[in-house]
Amino acid sequence: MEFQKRANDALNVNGNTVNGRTSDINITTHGSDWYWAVCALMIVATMVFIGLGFRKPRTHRIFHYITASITMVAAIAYFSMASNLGFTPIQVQYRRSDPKVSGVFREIFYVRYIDWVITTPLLLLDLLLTAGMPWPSILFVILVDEVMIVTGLAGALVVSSYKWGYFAFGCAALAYIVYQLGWESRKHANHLGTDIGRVFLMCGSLTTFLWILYPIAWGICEGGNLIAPDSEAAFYGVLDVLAKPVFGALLLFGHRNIDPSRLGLRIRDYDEDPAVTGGSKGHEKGHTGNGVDGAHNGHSNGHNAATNDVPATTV
Ligand code: RET
Repeated sequence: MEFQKRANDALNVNGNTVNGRTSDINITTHGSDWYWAVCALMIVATMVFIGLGFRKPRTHRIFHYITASITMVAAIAYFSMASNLGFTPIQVQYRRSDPKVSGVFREIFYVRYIDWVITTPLLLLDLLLTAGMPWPSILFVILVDEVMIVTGLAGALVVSSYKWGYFAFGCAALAYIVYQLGWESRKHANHLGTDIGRVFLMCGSLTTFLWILYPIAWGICEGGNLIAPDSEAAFYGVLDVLAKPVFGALLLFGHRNIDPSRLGLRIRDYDEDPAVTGGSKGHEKGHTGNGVDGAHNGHSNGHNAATNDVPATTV
């Protein structure tokens, strides 16, 4: 049997014109091919993360589900960009003479921001739940994160120099997130045990390092129009692969021996009797059968010491 090599036809099929306006600084087939490759990787990662989750009891799958959601959403965003969809032509602030970026309208992939507005809160949730952070702190960090992404989108769509105003707000938001990860959450994670502290340090440092590179990419792509859309694809693509599938694999590996109840994530399954305390019907010793516990009562040894000491009673 003979295999026929099929060309990537996405650019011809979908074109560079949106609602009558045409962008003239665009990805080429190379950029599109690369986006397809990342899309495929995100799909594989999603299947692996879900598959790994199925090997655990339902009560222990929280990090698998969060992490698989991240790569699932990214796969669809990458499908869009590979297809040359999910962009809008935006007039550049700086006209460049370099032929790679010379032109008036640059293709701005807004679908990237739709991806990030969903996935960056989930990445933070992965990290902050690992650190056992109190829920009001988690909610606020996530809100600040939404501010960061939405200001990035606003800046990318604004034509005048005022785009940098939005960019500045976004950077301030990132500074707060970095402070939370590098200081408050790290202290929290270390307090929960050395193994938890270690996972947090590994995944938190990777995240902090990578996230700081995103505004740099923005500055030379959407903001400054300094590098071509194909180079933009490479820059953001490498960052996204490291920040999502690689981060996710490290996080799930780190969690392999950590019982979520130690992080305050005691989750009840249907075959546990909520009226019974002491864990007699739980999957494992140490389950208390009272749903999600408070965030800080599982510190010592993975078991719910406070409630386990109480003799089993039926209410
Ligand atoms: C923008 C521009 C505005 C200023 C800042 C930004 C930061 C974006 C970040 C994005 C992270 C995305 C991730 C995606 C995962 O695949 C919006 C570029 C600070 C940090 C982790």
